[in-house]
Amino acid sequence: MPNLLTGKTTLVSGIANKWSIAYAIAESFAREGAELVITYLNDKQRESAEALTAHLPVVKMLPCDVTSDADLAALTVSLQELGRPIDTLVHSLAFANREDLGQPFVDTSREGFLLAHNVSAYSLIAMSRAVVPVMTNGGSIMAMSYLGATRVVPNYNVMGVAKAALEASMRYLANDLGPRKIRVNAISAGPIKTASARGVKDFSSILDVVKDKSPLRHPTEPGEVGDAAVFLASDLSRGVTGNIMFVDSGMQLF
Ligand code: IMJ
Repeated sequence: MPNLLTGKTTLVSGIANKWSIAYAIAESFAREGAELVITYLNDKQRESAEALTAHLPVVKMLPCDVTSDADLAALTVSLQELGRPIDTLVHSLAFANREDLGQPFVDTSREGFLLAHNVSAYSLIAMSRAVVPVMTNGGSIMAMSYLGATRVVPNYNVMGVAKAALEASMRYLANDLGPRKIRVNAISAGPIKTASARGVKDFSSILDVVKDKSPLRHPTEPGEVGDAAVFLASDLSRGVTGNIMFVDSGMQLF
């Protein structure tokens, strides 16, 4: 296979551990010849992201807590200092209080709602604004979503509403940034056993349903999402913006 991302510098957020979808994306990007800028939440995640990506072509590691305007402003400055355009931004971040993923949706607190939306949806807008000044050759922005944005998935609750906001934000960003040749899309991944899915009630039975009923009859693998992300980052998708790409073995059909 030719190297689809040779000469591109890609910024990847959300590498927390070896199960992170962002980690699979970084590996696919590196395989295709991209260089990587990695953002991390805190010192603990810096260490694990550093260890995980030691074998990858990382040109810079930068702190970015998406709830901090200071971090976001510093991110822009650090990227400008890097002295080269950024071609791709991967948003692979989400957080809701665990209690809001278990209790009845009607009991979602204002605070829990705002936290989930701040970290999981507003952050796409804020990160895009921080990175767009260095996307001077055009580029590709992508965010990770899930079917719970448009369907009721048991226990997904406030995260489903936040993913709906994320998907709508993706569309408005696509409209805003299109004239600068920056494309904005989302990947809606099928259920994957990540750290974020650990502890989800009946998760293994959700995976069993995908295995038994999905058109492709297998649960989504992180590498499948990584390779779809390569397409969205590459010039092969130059005509694609404002789209949600389902990488879910076809589960969204049901
Ligand atoms: C998460 C909750 C409920 C059902 C779920 C999920 N299903 C799937 C997920 C069916 C696939 C995983 N997912 C798509 C997510 O977006 C997870 C987000 C998440 C997970 C946690 C767990 C730990 C915590 N906060 C979280 N915030 C967001 O404390």
